[in-house]
Order: sequence, then structure tokens, then C-alpha cells
Amino acid sequence: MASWVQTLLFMSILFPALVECKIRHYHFAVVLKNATKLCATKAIVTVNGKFPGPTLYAREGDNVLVRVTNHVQYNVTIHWHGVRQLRTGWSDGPAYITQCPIQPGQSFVYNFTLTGQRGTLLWHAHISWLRTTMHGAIVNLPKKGVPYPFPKPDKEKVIVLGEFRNFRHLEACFCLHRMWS
Ligand SMILES: [Cu+2]
Repeated sequence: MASWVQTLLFMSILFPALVECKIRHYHFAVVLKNATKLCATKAIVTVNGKFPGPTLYAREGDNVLVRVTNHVQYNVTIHWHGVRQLRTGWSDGPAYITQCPIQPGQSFVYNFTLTGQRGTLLWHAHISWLRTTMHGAIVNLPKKGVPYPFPKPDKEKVIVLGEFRNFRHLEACFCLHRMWS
């Protein structure tokens, strides 16, 4: 038997939780999408054409890889709000702080591991007013076989609270961020 197979078997017996960690791949395409809200139709910046954006599911210990491709005319970044970035600060997302923005036509891969955290967090654009329409949930489940730290709910539903206005994007941006910060 090859030595790497023996090592893997040995590790899986000693540390079963370690080998259950997965690599989760997501692709976020930043695109314009027409939306009708408050009696007006306009093009809004979205992830994968969804508003709110897609929910990201992972388990504690998983390695999450999110390729963000920018198809709009604005610079973008995505912030993984509340996710501990242990030795992956460059994947945190604030534009001009931990990374240069992803320019139109460019891609960036966010690469982080969910460590010591369970629960539902938030991702959102972290540049200018784009966060008003680019945000969604990150559901961070316990490791397989590990119970919740509370009685198991009968049902789970993700609720994303946001605010949409037809005027003054910047003001809406600040309202939204205050809610989540
Ligand atoms: Cu944030």
C-alpha cells in the first residue's frame, strides 16, 4: 500500500473530523440585472443576477473558495462579514485595505477556512454603494455529527434584512452597513 494511503488511513482513524472538511467552490458573477421595486425599474448590480444574493453554505472547518468575476463597469470587492480570517487577511474583502478592487473584466478568488465559528453570517460588497444590492447570507453549519449548541430547530429559514431606496444610494449604503456591523 502506498505510504500516502497509509498516512491518510491513519489520519482518518485518529482525526475523523479533519478528513471530513471539504473544499467548497462558489462562483459569484457580478452582473447588472433589471429590478422593479418601489414602482421603478432600473438596473442594479447583483451577484449571479439575484437580489438578495446567493446563500453560501459550508461547515465549520471547510475551506471556502469563491471566485468573483466582475462583469460590471464598477470596481468591486466582497467582504465576508464576521468570518474570522486566520492567516487569510487578504481574503477579508475591504477595498483599498486588504486588497485592490476587482476591476471590470477581472476575477479574484477569495480563499478562507471557517474556523471556530458556527451560525449565519453575511457577505456584502465592500466598496461604495454596491453593498445596497450586493449582499447575502453565509450559513456556517457545525461539523458533521456535531450538534448545534441549542436544541435542533424543526425548520431553518434564512432571512436577509435590507433596505431599498430609489434615491441617494450612499445613504442606503450606510443604513445597511449599520444594521450588520
Ligand atoms: Cu461588513
